[in-house]
Amino acid sequence: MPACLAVCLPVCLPSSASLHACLPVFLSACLPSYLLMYPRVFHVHTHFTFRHLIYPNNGHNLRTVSSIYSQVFQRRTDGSVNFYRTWNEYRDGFGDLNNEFWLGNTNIHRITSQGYYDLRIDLEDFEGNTTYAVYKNFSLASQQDYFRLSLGEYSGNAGDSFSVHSGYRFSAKDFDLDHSGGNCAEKFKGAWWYTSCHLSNLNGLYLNGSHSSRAVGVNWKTWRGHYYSLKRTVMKIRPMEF
Ligand SMILES: [Ca+2]
Repeated sequence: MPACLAVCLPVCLPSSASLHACLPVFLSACLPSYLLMYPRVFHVHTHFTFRHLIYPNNGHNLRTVSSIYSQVFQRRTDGSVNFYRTWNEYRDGFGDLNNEFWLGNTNIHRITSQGYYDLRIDLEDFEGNTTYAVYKNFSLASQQDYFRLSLGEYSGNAGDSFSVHSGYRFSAKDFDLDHSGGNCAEKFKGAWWYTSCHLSNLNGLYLNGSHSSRAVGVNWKTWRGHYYSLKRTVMKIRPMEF
């Protein structure tokens, strides 16, 4: 919220401020923050999907299309985007927001630090089967704590391939923070909260189903295993249901 106010107040507070100048700034910077902070107020009064803006600290505006109840932060659909990327790329985000992308660890941290959020992961294989996993109280720490993952209780039918990663720091191929003697991100061609190394690797290589090299694909161990790369993955958050 302070970042939002820093944007709004200089425009809206001066006695010379005009509604014409203030309103667009408020709508783009402050209203989304307010709705994210007070989702239950929003829920009581209205139900609709809206377009909102997230303003990273670096000043670059990242436009996302989302519902307050389904802020997608990762999507794989067709292998059109390379996910084998660096720490800074995962920190800042990359890809096509209309198709395959990573929203950026800083953005995910910023959103999840504003309240309590459930994480939902939807998965699909190349045979048309679908499954899902939900985790209560999902959050990412700041970069100062290396975007450490925090997950609550699991539910769903995909099997729990993610809780084991809770409490671990994020690792990318150029920044090894895992608990392995080697470099898990490099070995398994992804970027994740690697332990030593993984039960899930949704940022791994897009390998179109079965693959022979162990655990390098878009894998979810408890569903299709370490030798099957999934067709579609979506990771999204919504305000937590108590
Ligand atoms: Ca290591």
